[in-house]
Amino acid sequence: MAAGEPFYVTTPIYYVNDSPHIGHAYTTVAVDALARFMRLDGRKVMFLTGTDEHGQKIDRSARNAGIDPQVFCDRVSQNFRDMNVLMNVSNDQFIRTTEPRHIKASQALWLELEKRGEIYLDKFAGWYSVRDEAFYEESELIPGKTPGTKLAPTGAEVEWVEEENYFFRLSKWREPLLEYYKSHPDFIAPRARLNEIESFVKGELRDLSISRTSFKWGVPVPGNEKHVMYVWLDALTNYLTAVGYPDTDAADYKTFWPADLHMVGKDIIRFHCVYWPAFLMAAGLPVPKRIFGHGWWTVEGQKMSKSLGNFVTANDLAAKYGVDSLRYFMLRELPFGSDGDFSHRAMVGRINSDLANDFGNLAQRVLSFIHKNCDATLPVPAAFTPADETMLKAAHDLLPKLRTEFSEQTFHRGLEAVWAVIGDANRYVDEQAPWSLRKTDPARMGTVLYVLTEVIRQLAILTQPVVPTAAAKLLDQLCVPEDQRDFLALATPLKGGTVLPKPEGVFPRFVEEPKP
Ligand code: ME8
Repeated sequence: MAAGEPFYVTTPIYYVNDSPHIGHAYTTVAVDALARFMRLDGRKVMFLTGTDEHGQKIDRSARNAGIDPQVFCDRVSQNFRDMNVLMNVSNDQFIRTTEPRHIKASQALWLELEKRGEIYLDKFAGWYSVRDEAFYEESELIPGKTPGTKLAPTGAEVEWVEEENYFFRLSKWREPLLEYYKSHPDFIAPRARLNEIESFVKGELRDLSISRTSFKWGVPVPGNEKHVMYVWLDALTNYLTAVGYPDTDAADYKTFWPADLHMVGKDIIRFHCVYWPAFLMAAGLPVPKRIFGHGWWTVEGQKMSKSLGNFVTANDLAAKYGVDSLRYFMLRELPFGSDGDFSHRAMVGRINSDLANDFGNLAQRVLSFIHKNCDATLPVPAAFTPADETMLKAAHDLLPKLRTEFSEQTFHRGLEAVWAVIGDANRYVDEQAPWSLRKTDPARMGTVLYVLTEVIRQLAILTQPVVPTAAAKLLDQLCVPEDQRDFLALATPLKGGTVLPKPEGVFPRFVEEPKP
């Protein structure tokens, strides 16, 4: 990928009916790591996140709270911004669907679809789930707990709706969608999601109701203000709004559309992999390059839910474990794409073994040895031995591996590769035993320490996307200037003779509070 090439990546825009929890933090941190990686790799990045503020669910939540919907949205949306600051998220934009620019974009997309004959008015009768903001076919419903009642396949309550609605000619896009999936094998990831989507589209793909009349909290349908737009049509359009749509001559639109990646949870792939490309094709607009539907977190083996009261917020976790540790844990613990469980035990295991023992200890023992035994000065290396060359090569070989893993969103494998080199470096310290060379061969000791410090520099540069604060502290301790921290700078080795500051551990161990 050429330097400077644009990269547009998005998170879902989150509903403002809930406070941000670990699930939201997960998607956003994954996208943040990717956005940071691409920037360090010289790409021109647009990273978008935000909040989804319209629809019946938000309307009801605001009513239940006894608050005007806009005031309600302002309040909860701010919680998501706060989560981004807390989690050290480097988004370029934060969009809210109640912004005028977004209302304008949604209405423009509507008019374009209407102009192209993709929308018609009809009577709707069917099942709707407010929690999921989704329509369901009778055949998809499952029996509820009370005999005779029915639930959505997600377990959400459904209600029967009969209204005059506008419809989008989704059925017409069945073949083009299937064709698109076939000709773009990387469009839906991971593979299991593609199979799920294909079988859904291969079934009966009916036209989609895209307006509602029974409540007002939404984008008014242009020309018929009795209707508000279906919240998903409005919500998906956010990805276009942020780059300047409807102005297709806008610089950001020209640079960034179509998006490189919409990162979402597996719960909302149908909207992103079926409805969204169909809307875009129908409006004559280019389709995004990839949708990744990642897996689902449970907490201590249980689904997070209001009734169980086990929502784990990013605030609580960050306060307890630290932001970098939490970011690392989320991206390392699960194969990205699979479901997984958040447990205190697993978290502490990762902090103490991977971060503190492996990476932290490597840096601390090398840097404090230099501090004590080399006048705090990075030694100038003599000629490298084959063992030194092997060690340095292992670190050099990481960037191409990480490029592959990050471009496929297999973050866990990227981190695994980095930690394999950390393991190599710890073994190299033991084998080369610099402490035993202090009296017998100080020149060789200097070379070993230099090799290690250079490897630590490479590791710190490469881990910035995942543990930005700790990696920056490490690079400070190596006196690496701010403008020498991108991936291009990997090729410029440290200069021997540099005086280094007193080292400090960057990955503290997690120590359990003694039980009272
Ligand atoms: O669906 N595990 O918003 P939402 C992993 N507004 N990820 C989780 C999770 C969990 N337990 N819980 C939530 C919406 N997520 C729409 C999106 S986009 C145009 C509109 C994450 O607030 C995951 O990314 O319900 C999931 O897709 C998203 O939060 C759902 O957020």
